[in-house]
Amino acid sequence: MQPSTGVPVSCPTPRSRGRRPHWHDAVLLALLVAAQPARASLDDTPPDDPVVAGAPQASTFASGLESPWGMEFLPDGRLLVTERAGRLRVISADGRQISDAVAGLPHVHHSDHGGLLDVTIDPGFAHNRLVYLSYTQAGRRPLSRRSGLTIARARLSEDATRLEQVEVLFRQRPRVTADENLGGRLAASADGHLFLTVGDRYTVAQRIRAQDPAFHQGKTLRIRTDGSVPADNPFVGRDGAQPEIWSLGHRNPQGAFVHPRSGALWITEHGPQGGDEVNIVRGGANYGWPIVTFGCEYDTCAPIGEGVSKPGMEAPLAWWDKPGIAPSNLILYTGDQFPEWKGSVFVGALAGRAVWRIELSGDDDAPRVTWREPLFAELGERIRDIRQGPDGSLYLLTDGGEGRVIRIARHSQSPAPADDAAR
Ligand SMILES: [Ca+2]
Repeated sequence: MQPSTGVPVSCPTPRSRGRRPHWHDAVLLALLVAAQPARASLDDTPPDDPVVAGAPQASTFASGLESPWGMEFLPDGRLLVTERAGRLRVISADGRQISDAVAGLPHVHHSDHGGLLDVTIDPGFAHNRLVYLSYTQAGRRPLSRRSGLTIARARLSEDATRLEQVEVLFRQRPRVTADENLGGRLAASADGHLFLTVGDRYTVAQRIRAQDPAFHQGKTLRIRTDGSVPADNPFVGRDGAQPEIWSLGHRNPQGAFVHPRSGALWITEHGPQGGDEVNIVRGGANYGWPIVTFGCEYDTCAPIGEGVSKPGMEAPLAWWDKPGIAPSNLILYTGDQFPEWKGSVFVGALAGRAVWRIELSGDDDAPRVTWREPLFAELGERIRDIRQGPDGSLYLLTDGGEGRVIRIARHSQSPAPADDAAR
């Protein structure tokens, strides 16, 4: 939806201070040396330049993935990855082996932006082996051109070759024909909730549905991990409202995590031109789209809605001015491998071809952005998903027909042990 560019965009940081951490230059140098494939701009770099010891370094962890969308680590260090055509694969903990497609997946409606989207695991996976998938499912004739987001839960077999006991937990209502701005990110919480982000489906005529609780479009949803609707959801019992709705007024949210301390849902959201956002979501709150936004229409930059703020509508924690970054997933970094990044939020960028690090201070529910910067732009990759590995490395999933997983680790860190590869 946004023009692609290989150059990281320079975005205003209205709440930032102009501090540059001391390690920044070392990071850039290491990444310039480590970036794969080599880029023309690096031709002047002497081949024997030392990589700065201890600096983050990018390497290919796994490759050969076709239009991957989501990934999630298993407790043993293996990595689940979805491909939009409807395949789920298991990558060994050392990245050297990519499995055949896991059998037993539900049929997905693969067209345009749709198909198999996200995968996440149950907090109790180590003993129940439950995984959750989000995907688009088509309607039955004569409504087979309509599709809606669906959540299925299944048990991953002991040998991780098939799904068992597949059960549909949720179907979007109503299904619609437009196949863009789907949303689709899943996030499970330790207390048994499962969140799903749902996009507005792009058309100007339908975007106002993001404000209407009769539709799932343009919302975040919250169900229990068994598919039931929590009794304390904000729209339970309201006439004509969809009871799964957790928050209103989102355009195309494609990133989500549950904060480990506060339990709050944090999301990214593709805005219109110059209106990409990070939001901390409160149950029942309205995040504005398409009434308030910092962005404007693509192509024409015509204004949208009523301005940038309105009483009763929540302001984003962070936003990006034109041309925007097209945010994918986001994580809170909690690892020990990069102590200087602990507590930062990392946002993958598709059109922006980088990962944004956002540094925060203050209360978990009302933090202040103290610094933000694009990292790994030298890779030139559209970042579709981002995760923290069990070893505290960052893992980036790239978009497109030749997708790969990139590992960001300390230069001195060797790859993960290979003892899981044969499992
Ligand atoms: Ca908003």
